[in-house]
Amino acid sequence: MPSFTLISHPLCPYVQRAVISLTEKGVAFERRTIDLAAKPGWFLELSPTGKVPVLVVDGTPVFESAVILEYLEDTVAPALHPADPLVRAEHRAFMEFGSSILSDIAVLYSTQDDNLFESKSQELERKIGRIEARLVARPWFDGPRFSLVDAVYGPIFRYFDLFETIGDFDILSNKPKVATDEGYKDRLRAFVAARGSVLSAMALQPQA
Ligand SMILES: N[C@@H](CCC(=O)N[C@@H](CS)C(=O)NCC(=O)O)C(=O)O
Repeated sequence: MPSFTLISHPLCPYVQRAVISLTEKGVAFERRTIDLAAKPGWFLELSPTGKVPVLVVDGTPVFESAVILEYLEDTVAPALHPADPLVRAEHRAFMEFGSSILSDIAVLYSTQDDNLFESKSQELERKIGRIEARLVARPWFDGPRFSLVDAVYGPIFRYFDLFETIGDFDILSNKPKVATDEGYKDRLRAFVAARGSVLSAMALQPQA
């Protein structure tokens, strides 16, 4: 097995999809985190785009998350893509769609323009509606079996956990297949609160 180093940033959803694939395949790798606000010279030497993730395989830098995922599919079992070529093509198409959703999310959290914020919010609502329509059953994209496309959507849905605590975006409303379990956070809080621990006392504090 070659040596793998993943050049990372802790909050990057494109890095997270690579981490999910490596982890699902049981690959040992070193994770090297960089400051994207002050990119080190050695990183700019490795990465023509100046973006993370970069997977360094035995000294060869592989950049672009989609390419990293395909390389891992080509070289490391188990396969995470479905075997059927047409289903695989459909999954790849939805992975691209996931990247376009990430671009919308980046605008949503960056823009200072109220109109653009509103239109991106509506665009996201529409796109997540397409995912909802495609899903067959929980918990994964294709029901019971985890596949590579899920490595793209997991990091996407982590944003909505935060957005829900900031405001009512209606992005997940009336979409039971993609909705996060609304009772889960409260049940987990009650469980932690009942432990009699330091964290319990914190969990029992009234929320802001
Ligand atoms: N298309 C790239 C996108 C990666 C990307 O946007 N990475 C962001 C962090 S999440 C980045 O490195 N940004 C730094 C920059 O643009 O200067 C991929 O799929 O790998």
